[in-house]
Order: sequence, then C-alpha cells, then structure tokens
Amino acid sequence: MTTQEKNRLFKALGLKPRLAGANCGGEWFASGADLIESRSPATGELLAKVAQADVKDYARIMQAATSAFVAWRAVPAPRRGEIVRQVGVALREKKEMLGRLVSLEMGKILTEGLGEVQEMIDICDYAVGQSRCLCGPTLQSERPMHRMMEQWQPLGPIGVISAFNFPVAVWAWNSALAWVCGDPVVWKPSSKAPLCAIACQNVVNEVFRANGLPEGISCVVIGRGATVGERMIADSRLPLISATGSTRMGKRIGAVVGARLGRTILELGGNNALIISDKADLTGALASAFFGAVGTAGQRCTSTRRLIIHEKIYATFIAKLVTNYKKVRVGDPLDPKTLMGPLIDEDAVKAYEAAIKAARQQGGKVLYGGKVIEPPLGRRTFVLPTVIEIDNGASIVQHETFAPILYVMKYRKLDDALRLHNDVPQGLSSAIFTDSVAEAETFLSWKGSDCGIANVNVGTSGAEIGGAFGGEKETGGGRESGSDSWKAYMRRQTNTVNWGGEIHLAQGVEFSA
Ligand code: UN1
Repeated sequence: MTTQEKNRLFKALGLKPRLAGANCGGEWFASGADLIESRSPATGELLAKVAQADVKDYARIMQAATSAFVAWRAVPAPRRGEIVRQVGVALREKKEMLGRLVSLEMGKILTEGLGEVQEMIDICDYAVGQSRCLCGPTLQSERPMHRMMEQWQPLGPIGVISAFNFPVAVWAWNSALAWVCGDPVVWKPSSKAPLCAIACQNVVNEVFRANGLPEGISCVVIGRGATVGERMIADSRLPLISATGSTRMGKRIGAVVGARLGRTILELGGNNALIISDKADLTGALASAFFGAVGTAGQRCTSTRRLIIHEKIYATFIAKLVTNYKKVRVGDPLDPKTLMGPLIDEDAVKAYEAAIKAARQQGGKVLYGGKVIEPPLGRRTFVLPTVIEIDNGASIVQHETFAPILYVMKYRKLDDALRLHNDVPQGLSSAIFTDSVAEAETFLSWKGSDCGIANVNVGTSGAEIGGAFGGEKETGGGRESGSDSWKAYMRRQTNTVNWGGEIHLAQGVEFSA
C-alpha cells in the first residue's frame, strides 16, 4: 500500500498517526504514558502509535457504561435493533476500507479481510431480526387461574476481550447481540490490532450520535492485560465476560470471573481435525483441507490442524495436497495474487519454528514446508505452510500452534479415526468428508465428534454467523453468534401470575393459621 493510499484509508476511518486508546462515544482519551506501536506484520512499517488506557481511564469508561445501561435498557428492543441495522448499513459503506485495514494491520489476505467485515454485517442483520424475538415460553401452571412465563431482561454492561486474528468480527458477534439485548459493551481489543478497534468504534460512534444516544453504550479500552484486562475480569459491574484467546488466558479468566460468580463465554484454543474417508469426494476434501489449513496463515481458532485420512487414499491425497501447497504464493496480503500473508509477529514465527522442531524430535516427518522464508517485504514474519506426518499422540500435536502447520495421519476403521479425532484436549471445530450416510451420521452421533462444531463435507473453518459458535473441553464451553447464544447476554426470569385472586400453594401444600 502506498503512503497516499494509506493516508486515504486512515482519513476515511478516522485514524491518525497518533491516537488515544479509550473511548465511550465522545472524544478519544488515554492518560497512560506507554504507547502501543501498531506495525504492519508484513513490512514492519509503523502504522500509528496508540496511547494506552490506564486505571483512571478504565474508571471513566466503566462509569459511562454503567450509566448508559440505565438508559439503553429502557429503549424498546426493536428500536435497539433499528440502531444495529444502521450500524450494519454504515459497515456496508465502509466494508472495503475496513477490509483493507484488517489486512494491513493483521496480515490476512484481502478477500479474508473483506470476509471478516462481511461477518460483522451479517451479525448486525441477524441481531436486527433477533431484536423482535427475545422471547420466552408461556408455561402451564399447576395452580388454578395462574399463568407462568419466562422473560428475558437486559443483563448489564458486557466485557468483550478479543484476539488479534479476528480483530473486528468477534467483537461484532458480541456487540450486535449485546446491544439488541439492552447491554452496553466494554471492548478490550488485542493490543496487536488496535487500529481495527478504533476504526470500528468510529463507525459505531457516528451512528449512535446521529440517533442522539448517550455515551457509554459502545466503549473501547485499549490497554495492558495487567491493567485493563485484570480489572475487567474482576469487575462485578461486568456480569458477563466474553473472551477469545488462548486456553491459558481462558483458564485465568474463568477462575477470576468464576470466583465472583460472574458469567463467561470463552472461545479458546482449537485442535480441529478433518477426517477424510475413502468414500469421500476427494476434490471437495482437498479444497476444504487446503483452505482450512493455509487460510489466514493457520491463525484461525477453527483452522484445520489435523487430517485423519483413510489409508487407502492417503498417499494420493497427500500428493495432491503437497502439489497445492507448492503453489501457495506467500507475500503481501493486499496483493490479490497472494494466498498466504505473514504471521502476526516474530513471536508467532518462533512458535512455528519451535513446533516444527518439536514435531521432528517427536518422530514427525516434514512432507512440505517447515521453513521461515526470506522476508519478501522486510519483516521476518513469512513462513512456508507446512505438512507434517506424525502420530496423534505426539505431545506437539496435542497443542494448538497458531501457525500454518498441518499434521497428517492414517486410519483404517472409522472407529479408530474417531478415537484419534477426539483424543486431544480441545473441542472446537471438526469435519468429515464422506459420501456414506452411515459414516456421516456416525460422526454426528454421540459416538462421533466431541466438538462444538461438527460438519459433513464442509471444512472446519469459515463458520457462518447463524450457528452457535464455540466448543467443548479446553475450548471453554461458551457459545457466541447465532442460534440462541443471545440468551447469555440476558437475565432470565421466571414469572408466575395469579389472576384468580385465591392463594394456592404449589405442590398442594396447606398453610393457614
Ligand atoms: C476465530 O478464529 O476466533 O469459523 C473465529 C471461522 C470464522 C470465525 C473464526 N467465522 O473461521
């Protein structure tokens, strides 16, 4: 991207070379002395410096969010939906710019950057519809002339902690739903992608201001985990913390929020496998495995990390896969010919190298890749996508490495494939490729995949927003986005109403003086 293009992009999204990291609708502020430098993962170019929020700024944000809750919860839900509809329109207008910024700051290729913005638009649409359907059932009372029902009420300000790899979409999944549910949002984005957060907040601010809404319904607080993150998770004014990140981080959040009996939605590590049966359409399986493992440079929670391939087709499939890998153009994420951009930073490259070394030591055989490549654009963040043949039991395979490393292994019987499949600590996404109904249904049955997401003839990554998103085991157990995930953002209330006048105790209990 030329300097001129960058300046145009910055102007359109309200970004400047020097920014402050806290906002609740009005001016941006931040009194922290330390600055985050946002640098392009591809070139190392300094994009902007962001002053971090400190304790005082956090207090100001929380003050705004708690008072905004009182006003926002009183706005009828469909009206809140109308505001979210307008956010969706504004995002459509800025889609190209935001998509470019995601590519520039995070390093995913442009089509994926645009796809991520599309996810924001989609969840806004979803939330608009949901705003008229925040409904509970009416239940039959055992008492005469009584009615029972269930209501869903706004919960309070929601803390959202998001990761670098989806620097805008995951926030939108949470915010669009939280807002229609009547909850303000306090967002701590990843310090590796602060500009994406600032740009999104600027879009939302314009819509909220045009509607005369008070400050505090949408808040951003960019700061250190030790300062801002720790305060958020311990803060009982945030009844729900929705966090995306590593399992290590999630265990800490779960413990602190659990100690105050708060709620969490945790979307943590995945170790997603794709089973490829000898009864599969291999063209589809190949395309899906390739996108799942190489897409986003393997930096999705849902990235395909393991292929469990039937022994009959193993050699042919691997040969085709490696042919595809050889054609991957690694380079500038904004160049339309590029298929794989850089990793987020040098630490990610170290993790990639360490995993490959460990895999070799643990008996793995590198079938393709395994190398850091000469930096095409200046920063040592470019690697070759890698295929390693290894046993599922190797300890490196049991870990999620956030890099384009794919472990491949063979199976003979479906039961063995399922055992390998589930034999990891994580449980986010999974898939089988097969044309056999029996195999497909087995995979989706109680003895099949133990993950939160299980697909047939669809890869592990690239989930639509309409489904509940999340996983089991060390993935954390929460659900975001579609289906009935909205319920986590509301307070459930059971109501019994006596319209007959006479007092009846439940269970036939008699009690009178
Ligand atoms: C993530 O990696 O945290 O399923 C989110 C997908 C995306 C979302 C991934 N829709 O790949």
